[in-house]
Parts: sequence; C-alpha cells; structure tokens
Amino acid sequence: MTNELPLSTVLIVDDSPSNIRVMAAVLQERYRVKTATSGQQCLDMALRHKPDLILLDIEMPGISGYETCRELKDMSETRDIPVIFVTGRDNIEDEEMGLRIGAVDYITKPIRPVILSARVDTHVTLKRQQDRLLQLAMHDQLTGLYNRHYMLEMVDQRLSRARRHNTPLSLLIVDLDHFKQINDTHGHIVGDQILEQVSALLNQQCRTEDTVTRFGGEEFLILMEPCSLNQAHYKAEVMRHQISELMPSGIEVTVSIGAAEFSDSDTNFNDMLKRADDALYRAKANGRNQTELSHATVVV
Ligand code: GH3
Ligand code: MG
Repeated sequence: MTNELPLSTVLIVDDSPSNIRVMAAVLQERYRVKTATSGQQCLDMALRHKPDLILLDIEMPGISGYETCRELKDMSETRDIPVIFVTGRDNIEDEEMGLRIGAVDYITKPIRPVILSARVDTHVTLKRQQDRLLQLAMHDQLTGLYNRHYMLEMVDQRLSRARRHNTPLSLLIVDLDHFKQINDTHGHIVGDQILEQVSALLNQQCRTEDTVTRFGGEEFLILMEPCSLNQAHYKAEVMRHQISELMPSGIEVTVSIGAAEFSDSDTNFNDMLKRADDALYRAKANGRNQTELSHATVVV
C-alpha cells in the first residue's frame, strides 16, 4: 500500500469483544478500524463513516448478520460497500446464503490472520478500483465537474423526490456566447482554459446541494433544489454578471442562460430540459449575455 493514499476504513461487526480484538489486531496497522457490536450499530456506522469494507458476524442478538447485510444492500448509500461474513458457521448452506444476499466473501472462525488479511486486502483493493472507475465515469476530465452521464443517471431520482416532498426544483442551462469565435481567434488551448475557469466559478457559486455538470462542449446544466424559478433567476443573474467580469485568460467572455422550474406539466426531465433550452434559445436570439425564463403552462 502506498503512503499517499489515505488509509481505507474497515468496520468490524461482532457481538464478542474478544473476536473484535483479534481481528482489529490483524488489521489496525494497515487500516483505519471501526467497530460495532450489533447489526443496528453496524447500519448506523455504515451510513455515518462509509467504510470501504465491512466484516460482519452472522449470529448476533437483535438484527442478525444476514438481516443487516440485506439492509445494507437495500440502501443506496451503503449498497456498494463490500461485506465479508466472518462466522463460526461452517456449513455450505450458510455460505451460499451469505453470498446470495450480497456478501463478497465468507470467512470461518477461528480467525486465521493470514487469510483474514489477504481477503480484506483483495476486496479493499477491488473497492478502491471500482470507486476510481466510477469517479472517472461520472466526471468531466477537463473541468472536474460532473458529466452528462452522471446528470442523466441521478436526475430521475431527484425529480421524483422533489415531487414527493413538494419542493421546488429548478434547472439552468448556461451556454458560452460565441465560443466558436473565441476558439478560432485564440486557439483551442485558450478555449480549454476558459472552460476550466468558468466551470470553477459556477462550482464556487453553487451550494453543495446543487449539481453542476458539464453537459456538452460549452454548455453547463445546474440543478438546484430547493429553488423556485424566482430564486433560480436571481442566481443565474449573479453568475452571468460574475462571468462577464471574470476575464478568463484575459478574454471577455459572456454566457446566456435558460431557466425552468420543474412543474406538474413536465412528465420527465426532458420536458423541463426542453423548456430551459427554448428559453436559452430566446436569450441567444435576443442578443446573448442575458437570462430568459420558461414559464410552465399551469395544469388544471
Ligand atoms: P452561441 O453564442 O450561439 O452559443 O455560439 P457558439 O459559438 O458558442 O456555439 P457553437 O455551438 O456554434 O460552437 C460551440 C463551440 O464550442 C464549437 C466547439 O469547437 C467549442 N467547443 C466544444 N467543446 C470544446 C472544448 O472542450 N474545448 C474547446 N476549446 N472548445 C470546445
Ligand atoms: Mg455557445
């Protein structure tokens, strides 16, 4: 393991403190070790600490290891954490059951340090590689923002949640003005630097709950919740103004913005996107460097 990476976290769950001690002694030099003595505590800690791996006893008072594993696999926040069962039960049926409900591995007690170490190392390495791939797949390389793929993956869930809780949700499309001309005049490398600087500004101006994505070449989508059309308009104008004064790479850059609030008349994300895009088109047609709003038709 290299020193540059932060230590991975392993959560050990066992109702017997002496078992925990044995496993912790094997792992604590190379891992950040957290411990829990019940299924419920495991669920709480998994949500709070997002460990890279969970070692889970099966027989515990209260929620069993099997049930705990099922609950971990049911929650989107904990679904991807690998679980290894560590148990005194050494029959095939139990092992099959453990693997069927989503565990990646199954180790029997008594603990053999070399085996525990090797299995934990393997699954933590796989988890790290998976996280890295996911990170690459969901982000734009140039700007570091989320990409189109990420937006399309998460947006339906966000829209249903907003509808369920009746919270206002708004979308901005931010598009650089005459960017082709800027590229033609100053070159593609300067164009790239401008994209990076504008992205950084958009990201800084948004709250952590907002999702800023590079949706296309010089087009950014910002999903904001809770945020009404009025609030979105205000934020869009602040950002538009700041970009017009940013002078990235010493060049005057402006953006046009289309804004829409998710409404009952939108059946899906594409409907809202289309309305925001139409508003953007009007902002371009009206002379650029401005924000236009889409007012949804009221459904009666
Ligand atoms: P408008 O004001 O109507 O939006 O005009 P525009 O020139 O910005 O729009 P158009 O769609 O005609 O051109 C977009 C340009 O953005 C063309 C493309 O070369 C450039 N572009 C897209 N992605 C990148 C990129 O990653 N880097 C650079 N440097 N340029 C890019
Ligand atoms: Mg453009």
